[in-house]
Amino acid sequence: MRIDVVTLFPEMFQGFLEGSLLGAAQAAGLVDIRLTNIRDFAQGPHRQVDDKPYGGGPGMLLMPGPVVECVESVLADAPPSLAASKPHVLMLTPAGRPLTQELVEELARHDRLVLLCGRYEGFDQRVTDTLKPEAISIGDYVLSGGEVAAMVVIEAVTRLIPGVLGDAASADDDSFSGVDRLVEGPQYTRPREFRGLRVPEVLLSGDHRRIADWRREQALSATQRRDRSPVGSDSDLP
Ligand code: JBB
Repeated sequence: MRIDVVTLFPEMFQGFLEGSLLGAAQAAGLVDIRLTNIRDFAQGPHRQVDDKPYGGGPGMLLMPGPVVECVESVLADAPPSLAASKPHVLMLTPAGRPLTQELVEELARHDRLVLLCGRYEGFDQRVTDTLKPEAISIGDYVLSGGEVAAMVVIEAVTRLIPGVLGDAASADDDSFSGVDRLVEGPQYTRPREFRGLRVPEVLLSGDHRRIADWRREQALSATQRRDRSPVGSDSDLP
């Protein structure tokens, strides 16, 4: 998979991309992640990328010219191996579609993603009108820019690419990954007793059926407690 990030702050991604999981995935050729600076597409001696909103209001907006030209330049770079793949352009914005594991799985099916990161108070509307990106939000809280949100998308998507996780690890055991999207219940490792707290007997029983049933029950309770319950209602919560 090829992922292009369009940002004013490419240096924010350096440590993240060099880190163990993504560093190894890139070295193995499983994913190719590239950074392009919007500032490189700005005009004039000041290389201006932002300006005041028409009609007044606080803060600054990203100008359409540098952003659209930056994304178009990224899209024009299609190596032969990706010539047949239509890039999927994403914009990180609080007004976007909420990121869920289901959306992550959808994104992971694309061969090529372009992640557009905003700053300031957001983008001039003509960025959206021209590029028609899929708008995505990682949650209802305020960020100063789309970069951290883009890293969340990259981490969630790339770990679904076959080979990115170690051989032993499997993404389908994780929280949100089953058909019913449950979170995982409690898990235990050694010692069998810690400060008087014992590992549940069932996990030591060797009875795989009972263990699977117990885990399923724990996952259902944990999911209900989180108020994302796919079954039942809030009324029976503690
Ligand atoms: C960003 C959080 C802000 O506040 C807005 C807005 C829209 C688009 C982009 C931005 C700035 S970057 S991404 C997630 C903040 O409506």
